[in-house]
Amino acid sequence: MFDKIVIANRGEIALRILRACRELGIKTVAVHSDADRDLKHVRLADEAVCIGPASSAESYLNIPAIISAAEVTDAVAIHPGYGFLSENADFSEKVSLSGFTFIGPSADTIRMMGDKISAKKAMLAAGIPCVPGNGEALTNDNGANLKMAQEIGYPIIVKAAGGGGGRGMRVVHTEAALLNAIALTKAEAAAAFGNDTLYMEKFLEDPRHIEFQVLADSQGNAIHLGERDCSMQRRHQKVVEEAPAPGISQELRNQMGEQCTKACKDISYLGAGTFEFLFEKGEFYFIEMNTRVQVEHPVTEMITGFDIVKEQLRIAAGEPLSMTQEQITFTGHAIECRLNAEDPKTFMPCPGVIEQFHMPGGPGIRCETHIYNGYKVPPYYDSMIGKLIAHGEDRASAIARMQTALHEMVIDGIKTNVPLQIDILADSAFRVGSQNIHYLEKKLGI
Ligand code: MV4
Repeated sequence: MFDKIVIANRGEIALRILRACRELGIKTVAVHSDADRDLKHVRLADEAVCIGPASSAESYLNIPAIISAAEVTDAVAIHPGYGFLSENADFSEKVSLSGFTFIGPSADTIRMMGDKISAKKAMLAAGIPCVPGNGEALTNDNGANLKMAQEIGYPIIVKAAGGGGGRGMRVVHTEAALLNAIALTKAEAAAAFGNDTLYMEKFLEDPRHIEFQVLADSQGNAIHLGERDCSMQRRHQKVVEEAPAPGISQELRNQMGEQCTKACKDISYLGAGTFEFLFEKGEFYFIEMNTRVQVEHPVTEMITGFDIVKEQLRIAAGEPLSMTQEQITFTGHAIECRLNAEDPKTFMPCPGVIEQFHMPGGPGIRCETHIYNGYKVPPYYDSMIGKLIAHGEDRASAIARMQTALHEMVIDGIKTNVPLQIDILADSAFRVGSQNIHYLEKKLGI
């Protein structure tokens, strides 16, 4: 196992990684910006290195500064967490070329999945069901593009190969609108991603967003930990996640999970990953693969009892997966509410000092957060300040525990989205379950 690693992230995920390191006897180096000296994990880490000013571009996205921190502290590996450099192929490559272990997949794998066309092609080749549309780059041949859209059938969606996470896409409802939509999306993609390559798919109108968690080791083994339903979202920001996804049978879970693990083996995937699907009328359609640990990984941990972050560390250190697929079991139901420092009505970020924080507890409750009394939420980064996770024997019990915990929690001094989360948990349609990706925005009147 590693002697010492750099945690190249901040906030709750940096603390989560630090805790996994402690359990495995790995020494930790926290790298932080000028604005983050008071982060909880910085105080708990064995060593801390300031890597730059508050601006992410000069700190958490500063590749040379992070690699230098690993060099001066004699660390042997770097965990990127999520966001920031976690899906940056050049970072993975530079970490490796500098003689450190990147805790995640190879640069080649990250690059393949970062390009949504090559990702889709790899998944089609591996037999993963994809959204109708051949996954080939559009050419400047207007006739060919019109023909392709007609064959798929309107509505279609034009997507940028360099996009993802909701950026660089446009829905087209009629033939008359197609060529202009392609031109606009192409120009936007060139400006946003420096890559104007586009592709076309059938637009699914009312899907759910369901994703499968996988882990693959360097011996060629792969397992899946089932799925999560992340359909409760606003403007591509997930708000509530849960596992298992309501209405997915154990048979369908096993079948989709097996297809995902087979795809992992086909592409020699390494580490933790997530296959994102749209789910509509009982069918799964692949859209993207995430090559990092995800914010919502705890709901999977709660129903499987499996520690995904510790497994990432073991895999990167060359150890085989600690469990076989047959040893993975699914127990009960888990729900995660993201906690954001924001106005619950306008969604404007609300940084500031936490005057009072009381963490909820009780059976099945887990709170992943770095905040504490007196902590000042800085204005420079994402507004997520933590996550509340509730596990119960079934969905109703998980909801009841979450409601109890949300009402018990005190976060004073700043505005948070806790009132919104209380409203969602009490919503009759949420309580039925299986709502699609548009439900929350419609409820909020967007
Ligand atoms: C789609 C789609 C409908 N049909 N693709 C948005 C984020 C990116 N991961 C892919 N996205 C979508 N792709 C087809 N063919 C609808 C979305 C989409 C969406 C997907 C997942 C979660 C939230 C979403 C919100 C709006 C649109």
